[in-house]
Amino acid sequence: MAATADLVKVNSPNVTYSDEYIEATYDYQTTRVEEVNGTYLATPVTNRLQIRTARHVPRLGLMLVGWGGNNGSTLTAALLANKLQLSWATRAGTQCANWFGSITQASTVRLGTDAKGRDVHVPLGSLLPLVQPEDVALDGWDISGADLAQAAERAGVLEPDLLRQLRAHLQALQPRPSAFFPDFVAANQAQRADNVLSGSKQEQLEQLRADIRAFRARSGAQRVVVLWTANTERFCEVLPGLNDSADALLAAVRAGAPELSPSTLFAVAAILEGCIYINGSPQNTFVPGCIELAERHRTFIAGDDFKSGQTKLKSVLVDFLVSAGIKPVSIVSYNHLGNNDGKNLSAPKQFRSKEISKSNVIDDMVASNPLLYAPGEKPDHCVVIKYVPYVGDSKRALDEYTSEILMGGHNTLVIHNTCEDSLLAAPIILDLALLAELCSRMEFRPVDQPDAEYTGFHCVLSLLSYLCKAPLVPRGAPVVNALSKQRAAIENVLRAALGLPPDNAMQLEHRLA
Ligand code: NAI
Ligand code: DG6
Repeated sequence: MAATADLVKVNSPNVTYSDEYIEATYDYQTTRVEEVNGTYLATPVTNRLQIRTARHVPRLGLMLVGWGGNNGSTLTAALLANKLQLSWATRAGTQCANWFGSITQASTVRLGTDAKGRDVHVPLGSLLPLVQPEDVALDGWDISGADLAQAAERAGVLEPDLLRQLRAHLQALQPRPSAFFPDFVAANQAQRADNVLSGSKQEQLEQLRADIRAFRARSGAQRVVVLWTANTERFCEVLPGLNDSADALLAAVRAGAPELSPSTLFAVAAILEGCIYINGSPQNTFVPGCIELAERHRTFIAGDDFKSGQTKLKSVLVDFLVSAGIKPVSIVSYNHLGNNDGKNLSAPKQFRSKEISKSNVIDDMVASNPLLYAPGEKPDHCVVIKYVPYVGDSKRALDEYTSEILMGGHNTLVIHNTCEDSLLAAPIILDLALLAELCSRMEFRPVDQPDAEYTGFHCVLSLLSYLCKAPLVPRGAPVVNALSKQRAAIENVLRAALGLPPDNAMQLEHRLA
């Protein structure tokens, strides 16, 4: 079943289709709770919204920072292999290109039930008009001047027969010189930095902006996403007058402030060029001044740190345990990997960025159950990462979850996951770009204020939390890490834009006498 534009059509007086928009009237239902003398008073609240989604799918440009890395080269090869519908020989037989691991390309949602009460599933990517992967124009920067064929070979992720078929295509792709401030990544990365910009930070910013404009002109991209999949940086300091406001941040660029990181410089360039900026690594790129700049320029930002394997499972497993009334008390997550990411993370400051990102991912689930945890109580949670060159991109993740069960009993789960890291990350990058672009076409307005301007999502696109280990959310909004809730948010927002109720899993039609 292909995710064609016409696969799903809604039959409802609340939904209209024009050439320009899908417009839906939607009852957004929530529950407000107040504590009155020890009793929680719950009041249902309904907000009637008009939601409109522009139907014109723009030409999408994706510019990767760290294009020549394992993720960047793997995504590039996957886009080409799928576009060209390639198949290649492996020891296990012939493999065809696919998008396994992408929720927009390879997952479905339950649309509803047919006349016989059977579930009807459709591709998630068919609910609303979405950019097709084969129409994405790619470009990017890397501090390593290797072309994409050399980069993919260096990564050692893809099968030789696939690389052979793609070589000519990949050789034609050359990363642009990048902004490189060595203090932010491990010293062991300096040896690949042969493709770097020179000049002041202001001059480098201007060059990055010129690169974006040049790419736009060459590719005809109407919407550009700039996505950081370069090395994990150390955290930068957040200081008054340096990066705590948009004006301070712009002044810091002009002054060439040493504490201004490459990833923040890229974010500033993207925001000033009206691009969406996504951070796939754990560092604190989005200093307060950067968020304010995005707000000021009405552009979108999202991050942080792709949620790929170990953390995705953790955000399922801990949710399962805590919601089953079982109390996780010790979680030990050990990984070793041998790719360049692992090499960079072998330095303490870069490891620390990743450790912070990987450590906070259970907080919302723990906080949700005061029957299990006293205020402030948390499970022991230890994260270890070791660099072992021999295993290359094939990351090993070993997890031990110990939980308290009935009457002082213990339940220990041990998980050993072996998987090519970049093959998990590449489809996530695609989803981030496609869903961010879709979000930029969705607008909302209260039904009872027909003269009000439509507004879009907040500039911090927290709807993309499903794809991020440490979701960035608008100031004051709760961080949701539980994977099922993150997924439900995406699915139900897309349904709302079609005037469809959330999939509530009640199935009363099958349960009543
Ligand atoms: P990689 O080390 O293979 O690629 C990073 C690339 O960035 C390299 O080619 C490097 O030359 C380049 N680079 C470094 N500094 C740069 C700069 N200032 N400007 C432009 N390019 C620069 O790493 P990989 O495996 O591709 O991962 C990329 C990032 O994604 C890492 O930060 C990693 O922690 C993060 N990540 C990866 C996940 C995965 O499953 N593979 C999941 C979550 C996050
Ligand atoms: C070792 O942890 C290297 C990291 O870059 C991870 O592989 C990456 O962040 C993926 O982590 P996870 O927990 O989402 O599988």
